[in-house]
This record gives sequence, C-alpha cells and structure tokens, in this order.
Amino acid sequence: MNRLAIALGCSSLVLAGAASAATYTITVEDLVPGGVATGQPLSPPVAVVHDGSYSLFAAGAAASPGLEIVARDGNPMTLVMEAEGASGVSYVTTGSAGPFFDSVQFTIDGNPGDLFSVAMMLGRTNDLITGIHDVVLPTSDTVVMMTNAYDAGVEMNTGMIEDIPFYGNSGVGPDEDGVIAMINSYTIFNDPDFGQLDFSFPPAARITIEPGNTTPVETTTWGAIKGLYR
Ligand SMILES: [Ca+2]
Repeated sequence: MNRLAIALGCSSLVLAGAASAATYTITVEDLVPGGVATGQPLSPPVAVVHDGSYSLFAAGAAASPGLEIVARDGNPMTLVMEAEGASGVSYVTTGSAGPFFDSVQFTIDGNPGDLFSVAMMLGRTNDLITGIHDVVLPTSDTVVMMTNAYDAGVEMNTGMIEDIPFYGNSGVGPDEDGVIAMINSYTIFNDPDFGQLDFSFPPAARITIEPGNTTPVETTTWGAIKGLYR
C-alpha cells in the first residue's frame, strides 16, 4: 500500500509549559495548475511554531529523517514526532488528513514574534517539497507568502512513475546524497495518460497567516482523489 494514500488523522500538540498563546488561521493553497489530471497534490502540511533554535528545513542543509519521509512519500508522521520532541518547538500540527489539490485551512497557537514553518511534499515528484520556514508570526497583519519548491536532496529526480508515490510507488527511488536546494522545474517522463509533464516553480503554494481564530473549513478534495492512489 502506498503510504501517501494512508488517511492520516490530524495531529495537534501543545507542548507542556507553553504560555497562553494567540491563535492564527493558516490557509495553504495549491497553486500548481492541472489538478488531479496533471497537477501536483500537496501532502498534509507539517506546521511548526518554534524559536530560533529549531529549523524545519533550510536550503543548503540536509533533510532530517522525518523530512526525508515527507519528501519521498508525503507521510508527515515521523516529521511531526521529530518536531514534537525537539527543543524550541511550542506547537505542531498537520493541516489536513490527506493529500489535496485545492486548499486546506487550520489553526495554530503561537505568539507574535514566534517563528513559523511549514513543509509538505509535491506528490507527483521524487522528493520535492514546498513550504515556508522561519516566518515571524505577526501581531495583527495578515501575512501572505508564495512558496518556492525545493529538492530535498534525498532521492534522485528520475521523473519516472516507478519511483513516485502519486503513481502508487512509495520510497523506492534511487538515493541522492544531497542537501535541500531550491528548484525551478521538474519533469515527469512517463505519465501513463500524458507522457511528459513539465512543471515550473515558483510558486508552488500560497500560505496565508491570519491572526485570530476564524472558523477553519477544510476543503480538501481527499475523498475525490483517493481513488487515484493505488
Ligand atoms: Ca531529488
């Protein structure tokens, strides 16, 4: 069974000792065109509130074991556990129960001045991720960020569906002993319906950070796309 297809329960954790915090509404929108047919599903976003001693990801750094699993398979669980166990982290959540093509919305607890990072996989790739890192949580302004795509440096970009979880093949691509690096294009070479598919970035997604607690509405198309994972 392909691990990206496993429905994952939303996981939220407020760490012991955390001071009372403000609530922020986070919206993650998939901006890669094409939807289910030719687009990029985003894996459940791993969202972390932290201080400067923690890093979810950064260009030039090697991916952590948890981020490697996100990048290869889209499964957030190990990365969530890593963050929950890390010093300097005050809040961890996954923004959706499964991959999505449109948008998801969720809330986080944090304080103005805290740092906020999000990472998720572009599902129709070997090991591309997108997200934001070390963004300062605002006091009252809404922050809107267009995200870059990054090669996580853990699996070679073969572009062959035999190595890609969207096509039902998880974690089987050849290893790449690299570091996280921004990437502007990616190609699938043997899509069964379309042959070659070319993607260009940025943007990959738009992430909105809105102070205050509006009512989160999850609009994932998970149910609709579930049948595609096989
Ligand atoms: Ca790669």
